[in-house]
Amino acid sequence: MKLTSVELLRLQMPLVSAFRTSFGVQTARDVLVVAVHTADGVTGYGECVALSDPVYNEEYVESAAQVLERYLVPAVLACEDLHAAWVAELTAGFVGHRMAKAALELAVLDAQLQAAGMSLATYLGGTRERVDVGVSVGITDTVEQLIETVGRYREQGYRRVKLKIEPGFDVVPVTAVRQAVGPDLDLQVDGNTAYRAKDLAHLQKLDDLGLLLIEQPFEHDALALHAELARRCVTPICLDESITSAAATARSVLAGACSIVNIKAARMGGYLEARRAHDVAQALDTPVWCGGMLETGLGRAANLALAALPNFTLAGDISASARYFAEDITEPFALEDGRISVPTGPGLGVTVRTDVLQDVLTSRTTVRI
Ligand code: NPQ
Ligand code: MG
Repeated sequence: MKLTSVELLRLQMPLVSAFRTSFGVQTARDVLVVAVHTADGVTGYGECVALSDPVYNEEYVESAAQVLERYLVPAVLACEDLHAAWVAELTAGFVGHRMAKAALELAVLDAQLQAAGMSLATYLGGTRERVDVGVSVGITDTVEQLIETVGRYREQGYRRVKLKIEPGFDVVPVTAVRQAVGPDLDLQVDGNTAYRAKDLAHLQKLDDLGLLLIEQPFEHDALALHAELARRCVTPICLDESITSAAATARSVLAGACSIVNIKAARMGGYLEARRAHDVAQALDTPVWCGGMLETGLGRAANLALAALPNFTLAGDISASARYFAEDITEPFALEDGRISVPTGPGLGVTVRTDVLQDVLTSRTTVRI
């Protein structure tokens, strides 16, 4: 395909409820959408999941917009016969910026698959029509509020709940939730790198709560500390922020730092590298699940396609659209008995609601050759 222009669209989407984690409180989503236009009149969409500030990883939405406009988009616009599989190579000369690269690769992939009449799930090798999903629950002011919130999501049909923890909000609230919901609910926790070596013994207290996993308590490069906690606990350790590529997946698993992997395509530079990470984990008998970054329906559709791959055997953080947004920029994804259907249409298989997009649009930049 040949691209004629690329648009960078900035959206401001309020969250239905504040989302508090160990790295701060989010009340709105500052979204960057990439729209590629081809010479055959096809438009492909991708979404950049970087946050407004570099608090989850080193990227933030403004940095992504700049690196896309100045470096990444010109590199693919110059290509006469573009394929999505080439985006990583065409942009490899610009180091890092994985979330920005992932947004561009997804937009090119969407356009390519629309033209080919193939769904993203089929292209990636998905084998499921519906996928198990869970919900990520933020830190609350009181334990009572947390128990009430978990109860509400269970009523909505979520069968797996993830609780955000941080030093000072961990063993007590998680124990209280476990006592409130009983032994059957699939419960897991996520520390978002907030803990340090001195917390090892304290974190072991989570080991008696029948958790599915403990996600990324230590810093992104603290593999040895995660391996030490894994040695001390029966509860599996899962990594998120540490897993920035297929190679990092192998390195982390073989170092004993995790026995479960949270796969986020954007954190690895795109869905093609995410598939490679899936394959590496599968080869190492390591189950994976699809992480979430509060995506709009664009990123949610792509995550559903990814989660349809065979080794995604645990419920992902691909919640219903209503978990985050009152109005989404695509048709909303709804929960059916703890699962969500995988789109089957060409490309991402969703339609952008231009009316909603117009309402939340804050800026539009067009990049041409
Ligand atoms: C995680 N995601 O698994 C991330 C953390 C996270 C669903 O917990 C705006 C954008 C706010 C992305 C807050 C979930 C966010 C965000 C938290 C990601 O670690
Ligand atoms: Mg996480």
